[in-house]
Amino acid sequence: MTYIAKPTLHHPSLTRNKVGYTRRDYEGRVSTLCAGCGHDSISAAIIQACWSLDIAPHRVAKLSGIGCSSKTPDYFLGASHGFNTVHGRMPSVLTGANLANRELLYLGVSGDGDSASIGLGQFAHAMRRGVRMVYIVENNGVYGLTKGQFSATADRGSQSKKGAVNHDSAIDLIGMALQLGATYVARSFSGDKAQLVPLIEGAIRHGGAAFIDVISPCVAFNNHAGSTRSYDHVRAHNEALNRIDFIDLAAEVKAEPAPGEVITLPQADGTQMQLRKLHAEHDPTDRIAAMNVVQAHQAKGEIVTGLIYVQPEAQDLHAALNTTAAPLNTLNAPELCPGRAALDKLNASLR
Ligand SMILES: Cc1ncc(C[n+]2csc(CCOP(=O)(O)OP(=O)(O)O)c2C)c(N)n1
Ligand code: SF4
Ligand SMILES: [Mg+2]
Repeated sequence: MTYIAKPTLHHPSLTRNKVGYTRRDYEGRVSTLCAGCGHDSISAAIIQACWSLDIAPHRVAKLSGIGCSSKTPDYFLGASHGFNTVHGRMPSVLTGANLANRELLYLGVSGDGDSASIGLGQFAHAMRRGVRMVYIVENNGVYGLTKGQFSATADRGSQSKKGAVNHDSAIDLIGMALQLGATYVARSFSGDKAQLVPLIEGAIRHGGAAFIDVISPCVAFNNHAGSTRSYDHVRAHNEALNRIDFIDLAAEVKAEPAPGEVITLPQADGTQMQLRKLHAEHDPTDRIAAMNVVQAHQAKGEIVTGLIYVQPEAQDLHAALNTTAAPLNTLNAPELCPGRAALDKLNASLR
């Protein structure tokens, strides 16, 4: 594989964020994906979100599985920690890393094949355990990297590029995430950056398992008539429930909220999120309502996008396990092995 090197020099007048970095500092290598692939737009949205939230790149750990989608962490946050795992195994590696050091922001990037087929069990357990992370599935309905076979998220009745009809029921990762206990569940479209960037920002600020299903058309194998993951189909069937006008308490207001009923949702870290409702009847803090709204729109052939569900003050796996706040590599020998008396006391408490 050859790469086109990016120029390393920045123009001195490029705008810097509060931690001193330009947007260029959040980029990675030049993408080798097909021109027009939705995944590249998601990478750009991740760059934008991390830059505008003033997250220093070295405070981020990006992990992925295998697939065109899972290649993308090479194309953003080049100065962050990265781990390209085995196919479908990103969630367990991320869980281990998170347990060892909760101070980093964990960004898991996966594909619909990676998460809904080989990695379905991994996806499920990361959601039910409440691992604090931003879990993004770049959902194109096919295995792009292996030349366009239907994935498990492909809709029943949709057609392949060569006209074959998919007879299997689709796995809806949003429905699964809701049922499994994820505390921030959203869907977006790679072609709608105005919606996607604030959804990623909200997920980064969230205190528990945040899942975003991003419909991301594969221009090589799934962008034709008969596909339900093409740019045209998604644009025509996109039903946005709300828009986040995300506002950090510590920062100045970034934008005037546009018209519509606005609700304010406090976040675990003291920031707050402002959500503008486009569907007045949908309450994004009601998990059962969220499940119903997804099913109801799906039955009409619509693709629901926006913040579908959020539990504002969610807790994560560390809270459930009462783990130490310090990264494990900073603990010394006496802290890791407190001695016979402490062990006897612990054993006695369990008898
Ligand atoms: C254990 C294992 N099984 C199968 C493969 C072959 N393989 C590579 S990528 C992939 C599917 C990728 O699909 P998806 O996660 O949807 O990513 P996309 O390329 O569509 O972004 C498969 C089956 C593999 N690399 N490893
Ligand atoms: S094959 Fe599809 S998913 Fe892979 S880079 Fe090309 S357009 Fe993107
Ligand atoms: Mg795919």
